[in-house]
Amino acid sequence: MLFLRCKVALIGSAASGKSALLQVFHSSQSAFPKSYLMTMGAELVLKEVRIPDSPVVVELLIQDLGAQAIYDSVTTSLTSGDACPPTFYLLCVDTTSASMDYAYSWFDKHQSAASSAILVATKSDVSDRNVAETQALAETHGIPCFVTSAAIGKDVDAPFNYTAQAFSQMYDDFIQASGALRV
Ligand SMILES: Nc1nc2c(ncn2[C@@H]2O[C@H](COP(=O)(O)OP(=O)(O)OP(=O)(O)O)[C@@H](O)[C@H]2O)c(=O)[nH]1
Ligand SMILES: [Mg+2]
Repeated sequence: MLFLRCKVALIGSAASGKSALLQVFHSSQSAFPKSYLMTMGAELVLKEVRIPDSPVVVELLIQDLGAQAIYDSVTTSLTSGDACPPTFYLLCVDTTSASMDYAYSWFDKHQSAASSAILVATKSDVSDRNVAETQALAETHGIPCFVTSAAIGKDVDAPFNYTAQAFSQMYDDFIQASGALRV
């Protein structure tokens, strides 16, 4: 068995459904939080994803980043500067929200990290308001887009499984390019 560890940041505007998505994924669909409990700063969750038809297990170290403005400095220090930056960003877009400003502004500010983003439209059980626009944004940046609902368990695992698979592929590509032997 080969264990790889991948750091992932879960980002998106306040109350966009980041923690709900993560809790449902982490609890294997059993723990949807109905009431809003804002994430104070950041929470860390570790979950193993087994790559099908391979001996690889990717441990996703997921940073669930609270998006209320008072936590901006915490989020910034965890995702940039001297800290080891995340390999992937799961960027949640709330389909019930009037605006997609958070997503547009994130891509403006983080152009060099754009290719490591994965877009996740949330709360699709309630609305499909921003879905087409989120898919178009993903297409613009050549990145994947998943349409999810933590409330009804729709495609909750898909963005995390994709992330683990992509990380495993990055490892394989690195090993091949460096001519090293796979462990
Ligand atoms: N109907 C519905 N509600 C959802 C869904 N996902 C989250 N919610 C609700 O949206 C609210 C906010 O969800 P959170 O997951 O706490 O949001 P967050 O993005 O973690 O918010 P911060 O921690 O403040 O950044 C809660 O009341 C959730 O129950 C969903 O798939 N469907
Ligand atoms: Mg939260």
